[in-house]
Amino acid sequence: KFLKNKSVGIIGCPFSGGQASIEYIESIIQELEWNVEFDGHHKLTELRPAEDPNIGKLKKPRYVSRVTEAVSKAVESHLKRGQLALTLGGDHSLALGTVVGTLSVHPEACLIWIDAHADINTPETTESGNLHGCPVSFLLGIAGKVPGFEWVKPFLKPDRLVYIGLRDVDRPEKKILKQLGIKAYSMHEVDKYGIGKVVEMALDSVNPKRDRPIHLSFDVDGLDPTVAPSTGTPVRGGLTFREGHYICEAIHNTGCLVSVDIMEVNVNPLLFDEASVFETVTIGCSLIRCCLGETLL
Ligand code: NNH
Ligand code: MN
Ligand code: MN
Ligand code: MN
Repeated sequence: KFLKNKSVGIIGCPFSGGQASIEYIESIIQELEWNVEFDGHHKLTELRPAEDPNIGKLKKPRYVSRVTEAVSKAVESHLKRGQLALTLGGDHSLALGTVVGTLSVHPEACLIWIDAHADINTPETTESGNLHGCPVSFLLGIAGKVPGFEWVKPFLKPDRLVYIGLRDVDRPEKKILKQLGIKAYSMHEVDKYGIGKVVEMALDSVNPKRDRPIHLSFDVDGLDPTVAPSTGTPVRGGLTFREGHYICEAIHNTGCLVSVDIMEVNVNPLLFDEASVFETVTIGCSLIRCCLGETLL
């Protein structure tokens, strides 16, 4: 509904190392008869400032703000050309950039966030100080003024956001979700209703007429660690292989998908063994194929 032709722009964001998989991804997308534009990995490490002291508890605030702003421009440029924007990361703070990029082209877009975590800590509530636990608070405009993040606009309305897969939400995050009335389907709801019903309810809440562009931000730690092991903060009891794929298939079927993030795939051989990395990259590729319309039959 919102894309000009079957063309996808890949935004490679090796924010934590890793070149793996890009060639593989290009070829599997071409098999699906999409045009692929991939202009190389973005040179994000070049944006690292010489000095980057904490702001309050926040770690590497200047580095993250520069990187995410650059990523927002990349997403914006692909979307403006009518392509689907596919961002491969990298830590989930990148979604601050990708979602702003989507909103700047499609202000009416909604955001579907697949994750074990809510990533909605504010600079006040974060315990770790890691910005990958905070992007949603910045997106909603509830993070307060943090120097360097003035570019973050437009903001996302709380009723345009829905979560699936949550199971490790910090106490202050639970409070924020309640206060803002944000729709969230944890693993409890996935168990109770089944993934089919959960995705339908999620879409009904943020996109009732299926006429709004969709940004899907998929943190692979939303999946169970048995199927996506090479990620920084695995949490047991996650989405199964099929539940993850079903989400992508169902969102593709709406015809509204404009922007996809596949995040927190960690390909660092010093941290994970080869088999774990291969398994995680492979499921990431497979989720992408579903987002682009591959079907089982
Ligand atoms: N909630 C924790 C924090 O704020 C963990 C977030 N970690 C993630 N999020 N991987 O997806 O640091
Ligand atoms: Mn590009
Ligand atoms: Mn995340
Ligand atoms: Mn997570």
